[in-house]
Amino acid sequence: MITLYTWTTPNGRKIPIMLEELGWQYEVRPINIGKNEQFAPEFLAISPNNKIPAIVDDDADGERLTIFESGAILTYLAEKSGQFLAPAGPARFKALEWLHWQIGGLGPMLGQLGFFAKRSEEEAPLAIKRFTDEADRLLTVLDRRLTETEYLAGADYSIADIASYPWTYAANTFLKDVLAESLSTKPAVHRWLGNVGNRPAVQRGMEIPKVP
Ligand SMILES: N[C@@H](CCC(=O)N[C@@H](CS)C(=O)NCC(=O)O)C(=O)O
Repeated sequence: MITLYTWTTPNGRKIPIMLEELGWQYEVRPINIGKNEQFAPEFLAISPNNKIPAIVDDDADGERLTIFESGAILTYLAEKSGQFLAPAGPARFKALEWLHWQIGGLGPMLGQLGFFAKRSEEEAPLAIKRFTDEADRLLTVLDRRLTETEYLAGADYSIADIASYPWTYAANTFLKDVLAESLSTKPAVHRWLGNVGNRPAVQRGMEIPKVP
């Protein structure tokens, strides 16, 4: 059995999407980061960086394994299932390349933009400009890639798409007013958002965790 510790954020939704794609049974433990539950000692024992998502697999080759960092979790689940990541060769490294691009670029930059443009009580024009420009640059990179290929790793849907979808969805919803100009010139991004967003597993995963 896999236990998933997560919350209603873009990073939090990547793993439920993957688990829904796999059709595996799993237990969800919501960690309300708005109430600082990520700092509870029991959660820190699983996720030493005090961030969601994290998983516990009770049967990792017969042993209990805890994993934090969404890229590591997605890679683990892909290898355990043999799905959504080629086992070797160029297709594997294209998927890992775009997975790491999301973890190191798209996620953090959109996250910072969300903080300064939407959540901060203080005005911060320089920070908003810096992160809007960087978000625009990253969306341009994404659009160029998706003009060349159907999915991020190439012809096949992979963990790179699963990682990038919730953040790009957030860019097109929560951050839409800030990024409207950039998004208006990204047809391939919209085509891909539609394709990935139409997958039933993605629709189910985007609703997890269900919280009142
Ligand atoms: N690189 C990490 C980022 C995880 C992350 O930033 N999680 C956020 C929610 S989206 C979090 O737990 N924030 C709580 C905090 O910063 O205290 C990953 O991909 O798993």
